[in-house]
Amino acid sequence: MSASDAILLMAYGTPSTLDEVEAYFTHIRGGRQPGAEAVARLRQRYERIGGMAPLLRITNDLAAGLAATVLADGRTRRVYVGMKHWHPYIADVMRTMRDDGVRDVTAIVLAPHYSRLSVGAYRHTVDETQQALGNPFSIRFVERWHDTPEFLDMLATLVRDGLAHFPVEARSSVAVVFTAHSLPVRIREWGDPYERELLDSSRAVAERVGLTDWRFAWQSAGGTSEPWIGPDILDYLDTLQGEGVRQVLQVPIGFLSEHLEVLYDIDIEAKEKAASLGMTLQRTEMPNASPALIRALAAVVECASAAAHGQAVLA
Ligand code: FEC
Repeated sequence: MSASDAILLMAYGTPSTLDEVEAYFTHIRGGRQPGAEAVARLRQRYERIGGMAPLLRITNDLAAGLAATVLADGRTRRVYVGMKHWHPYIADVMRTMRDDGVRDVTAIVLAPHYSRLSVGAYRHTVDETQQALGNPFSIRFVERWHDTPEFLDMLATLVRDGLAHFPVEARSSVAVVFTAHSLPVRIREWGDPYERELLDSSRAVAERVGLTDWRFAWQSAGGTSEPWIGPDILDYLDTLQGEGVRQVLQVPIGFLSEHLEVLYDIDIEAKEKAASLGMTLQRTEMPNASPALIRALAAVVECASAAAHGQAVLA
């Protein structure tokens, strides 16, 4: 490996002010202008979490932590942050990387489970930019890392800590519900691995914690007219209430950072719905820029490098 190695960490992107919400939303929709009402509703969600989401700040902190980590080869890496739907855009960052003399790139999406509609879209942007720049990089694109032991151990610790916040006498009856961002049902038509990977990693975390009973639901479905995968957590809370459940621990296993879909969709919307049903809903802490997530990402980079160099990858 040469001194021109770097890591490209990618995440969704978030507007930095309320005035940017409309343009951000338009980018998410592939350039199609959203209606005024939809923009107003989205602005309100940002307003209710204090005006902006901390996704970029947390991702930058994570990148700094990873850049300071000495990897298995005894070296550190330069770490760049690129966003899919807002500044700093992935394409702009890749241009900077080229100008900085980077040649060898490990590209990681801060979403551990693969779907053609999520990670696949990041890959498309990276490939397109690589071509537009004249192929300056050798790129190892990590498509999935949901089965990385360090990731699963980190989640297991967060679930144990989350359960510890409930009164001792209630703990055994807490319903643990793993959730992830819903996607349109049509992903099933092409055998997309997203659902299987989410269930596999949820099961692996539950086994580590020793949970015999755990559930899976979806969250944050988009407002398009096509059907999205369910059950949505908001509906699933009705089901749980019908079963006599009164305490819920939500584990957003598809997300790593505090952002709108966590701070609004779970901390405000799901908690309010649970309260209206006479239930208490808590969620696990997000990994954010914690040492545990930095360790997991370091393991992902090491695994990708070992695979690229044809070395045996030790489980
Ligand atoms: O904190 C922030 O400001 C950003 C929060 C945020 C994250 C996020 C993650 C994912 N999304 C995924 C799929 C879709 C699909 C559509 C879609 C729409 C939105 C809208 C907002 C939004 N997403 Fe998002 N997503 C975040 C925010 N997302 C805002 C637009 C309003 C709305 O529909 O609620 C539908 C696009 C369309 O309309 O054509 C599909 C997936 C993830 C998890 C992977 C990742 O993080 O990249 C999948 C964070």
